[in-house]
Amino acid sequence: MLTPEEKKFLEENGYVNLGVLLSDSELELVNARMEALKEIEGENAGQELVASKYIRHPKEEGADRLADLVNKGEVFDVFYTHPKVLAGVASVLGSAFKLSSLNYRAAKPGMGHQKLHVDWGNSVVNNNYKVCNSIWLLDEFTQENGSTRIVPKSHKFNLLPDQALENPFAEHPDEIRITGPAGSVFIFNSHVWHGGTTNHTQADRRSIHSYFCTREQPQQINQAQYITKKTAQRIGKKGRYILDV
Ligand SMILES: O=C(O)CCC(=O)C(=O)O
Repeated sequence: MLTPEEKKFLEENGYVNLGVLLSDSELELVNARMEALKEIEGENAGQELVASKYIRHPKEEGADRLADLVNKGEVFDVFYTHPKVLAGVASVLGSAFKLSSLNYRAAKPGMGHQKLHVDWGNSVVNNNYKVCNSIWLLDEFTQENGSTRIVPKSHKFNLLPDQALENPFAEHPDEIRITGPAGSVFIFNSHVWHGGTTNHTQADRRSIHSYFCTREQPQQINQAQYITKKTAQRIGKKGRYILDV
């Protein structure tokens, strides 16, 4: 499902733009559901991440987070079952992977800057990648509104930004931004140096991360613990395999 060019770009640079995968009507439904969930969950939003010992920053100041979207609406099924996204993840992790977590992150106006980081706390050895992310743009990502920054090719450095950089919060001379229209999806190898940036606009910059790991690892959200009967029945055998439930 990935063209040879897309595969090569992802392998070399650690990320690839898959283009717009969500239609306007899908996007509308997803955004409406997100707004409803924020109302319903209020202060408890993201609590599943707080309960998980694998999250790096459960209550990040300057960003709204919602977790366990797998069990919060059929509109979210596509985020971990889309064939093109799964093909992209497979090209990084091989065929034996599963969903680690499906979360929402919005950079609030004036906030959202993160240090450059990788999503797996250990250095990578011999391209033996453990984790891979897809970021789904619920709003257009621009240079101004807190788009994700990435240092291309850094997944091959075998070094963590914390080790290599004097100040991982600072702008990196080689960093690029993930920008594109709402509905776009980028795959990024989670070992590539990346991070959120400051949202300089008045509106939230919204996204959903479907985050995958190799099958032998624990998930960021233990899917078997959270899965509801309704989700398990709806997503079928293939979906249950991806969730490892
Ligand atoms: O939402 C983003 O722009 C990046 C978020 C991220 O890298 C993280 O929270 O670990």
